[in-house]
Amino acid sequence: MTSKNPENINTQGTTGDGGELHQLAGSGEQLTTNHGTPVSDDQNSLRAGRRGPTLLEDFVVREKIFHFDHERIPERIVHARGSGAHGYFECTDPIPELTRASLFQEKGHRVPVFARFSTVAGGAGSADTPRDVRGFAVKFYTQEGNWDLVGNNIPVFFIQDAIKFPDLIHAVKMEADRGFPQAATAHDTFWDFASLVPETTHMLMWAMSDRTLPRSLRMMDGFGIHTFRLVDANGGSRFVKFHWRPTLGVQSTLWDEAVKIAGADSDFHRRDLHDAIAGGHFPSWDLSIQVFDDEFAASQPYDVLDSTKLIPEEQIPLRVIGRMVLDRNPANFFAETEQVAFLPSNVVAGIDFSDDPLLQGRLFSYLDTQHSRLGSVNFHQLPINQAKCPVANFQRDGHMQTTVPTGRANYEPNSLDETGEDVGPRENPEGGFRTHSGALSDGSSKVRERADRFADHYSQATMFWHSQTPNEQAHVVSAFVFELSKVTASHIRLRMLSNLVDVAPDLAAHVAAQLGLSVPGASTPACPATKMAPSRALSIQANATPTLQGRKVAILMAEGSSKAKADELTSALEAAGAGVVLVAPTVNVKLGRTTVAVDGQLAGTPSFLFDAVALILTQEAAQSLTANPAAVQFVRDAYNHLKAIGSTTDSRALIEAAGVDPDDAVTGLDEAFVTAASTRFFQREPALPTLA
Ligand code: HDE
Repeated sequence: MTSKNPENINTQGTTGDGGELHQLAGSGEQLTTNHGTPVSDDQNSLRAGRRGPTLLEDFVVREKIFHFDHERIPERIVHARGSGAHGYFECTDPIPELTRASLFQEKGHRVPVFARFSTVAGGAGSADTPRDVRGFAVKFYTQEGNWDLVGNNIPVFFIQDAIKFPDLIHAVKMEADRGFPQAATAHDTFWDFASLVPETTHMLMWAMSDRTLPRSLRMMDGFGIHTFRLVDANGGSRFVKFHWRPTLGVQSTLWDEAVKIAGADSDFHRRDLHDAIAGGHFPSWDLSIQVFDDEFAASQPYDVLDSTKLIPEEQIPLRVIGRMVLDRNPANFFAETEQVAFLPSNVVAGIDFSDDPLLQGRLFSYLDTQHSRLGSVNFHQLPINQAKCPVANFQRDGHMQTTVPTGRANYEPNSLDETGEDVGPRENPEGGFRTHSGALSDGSSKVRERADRFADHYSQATMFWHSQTPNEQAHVVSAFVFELSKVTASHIRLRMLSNLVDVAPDLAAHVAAQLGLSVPGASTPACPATKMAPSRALSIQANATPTLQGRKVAILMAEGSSKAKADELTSALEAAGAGVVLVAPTVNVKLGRTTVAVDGQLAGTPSFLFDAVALILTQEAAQSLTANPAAVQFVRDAYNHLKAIGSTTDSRALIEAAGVDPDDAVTGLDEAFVTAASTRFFQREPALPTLA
């Protein structure tokens, strides 16, 4: 969509006639709403008469202003003021002996990059030249995923541990009560914090030096600061520090100059970067590494995991391995420079983290912050953040999802195709990113493994099976039969059955029999099961205490039923804690001389909503209800669901019509019913057709 050149719009001509459309010259593309409707007049809103109020109906103006109202997103909490550019990184000295990272394997290999340079303290609209550290963040779009080297132009940092970062930033930003100074460290709270936290001292030296007054973004160093790891193809690892060196050399302004530049051109650095690239003077940097091993690290008087320390080049010289050239300005500042999301956790196979506690905190923070800034877990789908290699996984949905995944499998493992193979992307144990195991201080190492005893998946499943009552076991069998009968892929059924063999052969045999399958062989568990004694606590039935508290009983009545009997039963049930609901074929039912409004009409109040049912019917009503399917089902369901059924003798016809075989829970309307209604009559179950 292009915007029209304002010079071509003759707004003057429209004033006299209240909204006449002038055919606009332009690119020829027509102006539309966001939903594609061509717009006929972009100059006047829709009014009730020429001088009347604007109408709510005007979706054109509403959409335009609605969108405008929400154009801004939260600026970065730090590094809000920044300028970016596209370019490429070229490997000039491959280091396959040090890392398997694809971008460092071949001389001349290029990957696209996007770099963003920033001040730290100021807001998005602040001046470019305060005394401040500069961010130097580079996103490498490699063939094996994005690698973000999110550094600064100073090789050390203020603090050693991420937990102090919010304090540092609160102290350096505008003071909380007054909202100033903007983009400056020269105020009480910053120096209060700095003076109380001696670990800031080294960085303060750098911050007070000319490093924080760069002449141009093109003339700054860049540093990864933290110690990282390079990991070779055999899993061997060394520590590394990354350095960017500008081809133009490091150059700074004087303080007085920087102050004056801020007044004369607050976009000094942004303009300089833009103009240089637009003019074909592409800024470039060498990427160098300092590589060292554990032995070197252990021999230093400082800790290499401490971000307030650097490693003198005199001790570990820099080795240049590549070059970055920025040769293209962003086409759209917001879409690219503002929406770019750098994540120190974006590493590629061959590059890994160290245990630097500052770095470890950053691994969380940046992912987290993108959610509040960009508003969606799908921020990686924005063009500037998209990896330029295939991306495939089972993550789905979320706000502003722009991809349309196909197929049923959105989980892994799966075996949905006919051969039983996984559908969709699979792990790549050889080529995939593997965390370097590194020795931890307690002698252990970082592994993606589970402890051996986690491999026993059957012992407790078996214990559970043997702890169930026969009823409960039958329910488990029925449930497996039902669920597996719904599975259409036969290999899935068989695999599940063989798992059940490992739980209990009798369970598997029952399930297999009901599915019409033969019992497959057991699977081979990674860890042999241990025999565990059954636990009574695992059974619901074995621990159930009969009670009417919280249970609900329905009394089925019809014309002519005895209200006195119903009242008497209701009192007895309520006294024992039950709730009572009156049900009848009609909502209003005549009981002798009174007409009573019942709680539920029979067809809409089935017995499975209750824990027990009672029938108080006259002989005629019972007889006539035998022809009413809802009434017959009312009794039959109660019976099949192992519920107590209490009834008057006159109600018998309906009980018989429902096929009830009288047992101890089919009672009169006496104390026996109250007792039977307190529980389910499990003894009835084996004879019923409800189980698989
Ligand atoms: Fe950052 N930092 N940072 N930082 N940082 C952010 O992430 C944070 C630190 C750096 O151009 C935020 O996307 C924590 C060191 C740069 O978009 C946030 C800690 C270094 C940029 C964040 C640090 C940096 C950021 C804000 C202490 C140099 C701008 C917006 C553990 C190696 C990237 C965003 C860009 C941005 C957190 C310390 C550099 C809040 C918690 C050390 C260059 O996530």
